Amino acid sequence: MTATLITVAPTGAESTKSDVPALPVTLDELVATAKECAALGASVIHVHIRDGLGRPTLDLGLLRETVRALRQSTDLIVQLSSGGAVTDPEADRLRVLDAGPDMASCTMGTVNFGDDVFLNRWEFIVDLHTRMQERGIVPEYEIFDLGHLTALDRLLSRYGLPAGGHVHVDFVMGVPGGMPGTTAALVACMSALRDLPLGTTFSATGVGRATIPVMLASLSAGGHLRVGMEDTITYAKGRPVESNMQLVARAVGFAQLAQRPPITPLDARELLGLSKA
Ligand code: KMH
Ligand code: ZN
Repeated sequence: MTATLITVAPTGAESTKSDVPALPVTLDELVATAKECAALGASVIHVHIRDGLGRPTLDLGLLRETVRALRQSTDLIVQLSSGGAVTDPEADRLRVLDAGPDMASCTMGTVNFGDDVFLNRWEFIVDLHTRMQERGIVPEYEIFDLGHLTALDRLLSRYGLPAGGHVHVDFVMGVPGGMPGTTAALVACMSALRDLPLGTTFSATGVGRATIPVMLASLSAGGHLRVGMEDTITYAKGRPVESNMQLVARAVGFAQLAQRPPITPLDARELLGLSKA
């Protein structure tokens, strides 16, 4: 049984600081969170940033500053979100790659997202994938629904393996409009992995009340974990999340109970093909 890759997704693009005061939105808050989560056992950070007013932004200068600051202060693998907010135009989402992260997310299809639509056209996905290949940026393919894995199979067959040669996917489960956060849905996704290259790894994250069922299902199935305030703002019924550290500590605890302790950032680089990218 392998060690567990723990990704922290501390901010996201959906919650506001006024609704969720513990959300890290400034660069200082993000770096402080990153350091503490790394000390607990996270090895990857999935990053969305905010502007001076706390609104989601894909400003290239701020993204570059963020990548630099995270690299200076931690040895976490820096994964920028190319998903942004549902309102972000494709050109801005592609420009995220110019900030030179280790990894970037690449969502494998359009999905209803609450009352909104998270649009990911095929041509846009191809653009993201091929630009990442050219620049040696390792993708994390975000899977919100079963058919997104079929799209990934098609993408890899037509355009080749990602930078570094390793395929890693993240099942984002329980988004209203996407697949449910259930063990049955996770098993369905795992079955579809059979069509993907041998050695493909997966992590899973359950949004909201799917957080714990998905975490337990993924650990038992040999998968990895993503946790954080992007996906979870309630720790338990009636208890708001106090910090990202609280969520990472819980994930580390579950992983240790499963005898799959957190992987180090160095081993995570090896696993994800970053050392070859
Ligand atoms: N904020 C969502 C619309 C990603 O980071 O790549 C998209 C998202 C996925 O969070
Ligand atoms: Zn995200």
